[in-house]
Amino acid sequence: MTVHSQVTKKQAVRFLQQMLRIRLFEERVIRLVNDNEIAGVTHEYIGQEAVAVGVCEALNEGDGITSTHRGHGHIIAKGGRVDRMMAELFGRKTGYNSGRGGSMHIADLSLNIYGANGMVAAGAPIAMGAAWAHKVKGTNQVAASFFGDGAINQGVLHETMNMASLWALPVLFVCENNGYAVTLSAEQSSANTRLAERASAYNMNGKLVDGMNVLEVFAEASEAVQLARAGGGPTFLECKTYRYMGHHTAESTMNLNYRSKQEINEWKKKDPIVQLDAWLRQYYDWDVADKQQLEEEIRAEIEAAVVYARQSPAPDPLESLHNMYATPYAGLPAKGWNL
Ligand SMILES: Cc1ncc(C[n+]2csc(CCOP(=O)(O)OP(=O)(O)O)c2C)c(N)n1
Ligand SMILES: [Mg+2]
Repeated sequence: MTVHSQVTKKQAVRFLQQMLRIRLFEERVIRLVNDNEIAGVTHEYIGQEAVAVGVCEALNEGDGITSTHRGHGHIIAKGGRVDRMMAELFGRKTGYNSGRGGSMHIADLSLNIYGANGMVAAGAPIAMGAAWAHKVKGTNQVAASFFGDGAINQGVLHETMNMASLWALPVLFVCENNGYAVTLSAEQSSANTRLAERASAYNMNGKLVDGMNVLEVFAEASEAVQLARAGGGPTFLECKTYRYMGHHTAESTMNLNYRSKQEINEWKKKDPIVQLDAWLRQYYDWDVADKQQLEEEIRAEIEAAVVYARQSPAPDPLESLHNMYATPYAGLPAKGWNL
């Protein structure tokens, strides 16, 4: 990992803490899904932590993000609370969406998290809309949209990139190129797999970034944010990264053969947490015990989140029609079913 002298020890430790928080949250979630305490499956972010943390640490609190189906990492990186996230995964009333959204819809408008999103590429126009509002209001806020390589050929992303560049909107397009959309490799789906080059079609800056190196992601994202705030318009960051786990939790039972163990192991050698820990030890007063302590604190926080989720009440069925923009059809009581 290269030396980025502008990153202080305090910042680097914060990056490590956030990446560990994501990793340990996800590892705990996998166990809870396998134990059937969390219903359905979730899409794990393990391996990609440097992207969410590098980008979100370059943002201010007032800046916004949109996330994806693989969203836990983005929510944590933007300051989301793990107890309310866990409660949402458990479908409990205390969750971010009152237990109605689950893993793929976590939102917290107080943190300017405009939502995870199960529809591939659908977060991009939302981020652009937020960026447009920021520009019109002159608030100096920016918005970042995370999406995967699977989103790169979606029409809506291209409409969004064109408009964002045309109107010089303060938005970051953060492509997490982990090489696959479910089982389909980028080579099988894209005529040009150098995804950052798409930006030039819209007269936009495009950068290829090592998405396993949080310091590099942070440096590139900081530059893009600065440009966006100065009225220089959007930037497209192609962050090369890798997901260690399957597309979702159940993939481990499916015996799929779309990538080799050797490929997975090669990427694990670039692990973003191991890299940053080693960098800290090289350049600052930091040792194994420091990392262990950090890890223990986060584990305790996550266990407390599990207890919080388990002890939280389920939503009341009588309130099932609350918080909707409209009553689904005429004749239905706005306050809910009379069960
Ligand atoms: C518009 C749309 N098409 C298809 C799907 C089904 N789907 C869910 S995730 C996914 C793959 C996404 O791949 P990528 O964007 O690379 O993200 P990754 O899973 O690698 O993080 C697909 C095709 C969907 N959710 N939305
Ligand atoms: Mg992908």
